[in-house]
Amino acid sequence: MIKDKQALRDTVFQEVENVGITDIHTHIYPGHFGNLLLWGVDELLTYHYLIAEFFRYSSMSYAEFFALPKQAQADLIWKTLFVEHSPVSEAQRGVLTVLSKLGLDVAARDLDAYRDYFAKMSIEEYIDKVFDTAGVKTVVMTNDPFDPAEKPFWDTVGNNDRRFRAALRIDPLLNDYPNSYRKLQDWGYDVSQDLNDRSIAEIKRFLTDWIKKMDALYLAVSLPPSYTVPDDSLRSRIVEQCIIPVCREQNVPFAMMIGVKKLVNYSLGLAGDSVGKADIKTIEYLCRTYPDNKFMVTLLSKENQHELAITARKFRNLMIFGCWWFLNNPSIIDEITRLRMETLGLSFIPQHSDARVLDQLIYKWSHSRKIIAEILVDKYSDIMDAGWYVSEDEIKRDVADLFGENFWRFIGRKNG
Ligand code: HDL
Ligand code: ZN
Repeated sequence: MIKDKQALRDTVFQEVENVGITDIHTHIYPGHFGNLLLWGVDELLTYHYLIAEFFRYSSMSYAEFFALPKQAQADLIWKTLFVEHSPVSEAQRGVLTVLSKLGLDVAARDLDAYRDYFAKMSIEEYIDKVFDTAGVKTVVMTNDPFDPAEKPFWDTVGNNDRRFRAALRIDPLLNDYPNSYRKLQDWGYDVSQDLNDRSIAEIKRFLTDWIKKMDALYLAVSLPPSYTVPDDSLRSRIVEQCIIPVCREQNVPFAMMIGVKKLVNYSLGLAGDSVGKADIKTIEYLCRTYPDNKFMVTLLSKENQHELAITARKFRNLMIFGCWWFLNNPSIIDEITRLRMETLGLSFIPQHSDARVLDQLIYKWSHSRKIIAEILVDKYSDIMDAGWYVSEDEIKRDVADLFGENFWRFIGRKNG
């Protein structure tokens, strides 16, 4: 048993540093998915978080900026957000952490030298390097059959790189059925715009086919703050009559990511989305009404976090996860993780990276590991003060739970 506080701290930081992470929500892909996988310093610099931050200083027209080649966009962002102003935002700092962890000379501020480093790298070599540097063992992707750039890969080569596991993402089905049903028709599903019994059955067949095709670990959707179930919307009916039964039959969780106000500034594209408070009553209703279904939930609004943690206390079929998107900042990760650990113990998934650029695994996990380790030290220290001593093995167990095993256990699959 560990009875010394410095030894406790050293052990916690060592176990958090060494754990092989399962990153349960990302937007990255295996190397054979071609240009879908973004990587390298120019992709890092043109991350939509940094584009939004760039325009806070720039009077350039949106159209003029987005018409520029990627490297020219990156040059502008580097000049504006790094050289002309100190890069202290989380997304700005993240670029520096990646370069530093790769062993590049950040102090030199030499963007062309960084570009040379990536130019010499092959994608397969770099995927290995990033996973190793980030300490990530497995990532879960965001796989959208409605994306014309992605669907061909699943209809041909598929994915056999076990480091990259699939999540079936169905935003168009749920949020835009009046348009997406035509794609289902093109793919041979006998659906119609009015959600008749035949359409319900065929949507269920579509979901089942793709969960199997992808070996999807869960079914995911991002939803607006107004999302409610039950109501008389098409979305609510598809959730209750299609998604809930298929997820139960296939024994996969339904992951709801709620609170996205799409394109409040449509000129910013991906950077144009904002945040709104979700209605926790919908999560209470679904967890209560469907006790044999499993739900994963992350909410985008900081204001939702306390009630989400309390709701997880009420429903064992609810697994809350991550500090998503606008919450993925050190001060908020610290606040939310302490709230969750004080409310739920270790029965939650503290973080996912949401990495859109492969290299981001390095900074997103480096930053979050540090925060979560500090919180664990505090919590173990509190119980140590009451005479409860933990062993190295118990710390290893708890850390493994937070950084992967809670997820694998919840979905009923073996890690890896
Ligand atoms: O819907 C989502 O999965 C979000 O994470 C969006 O992709 C968002 O643009 C994002 O990248 N957030 O980090
Ligand atoms: Zn995401």
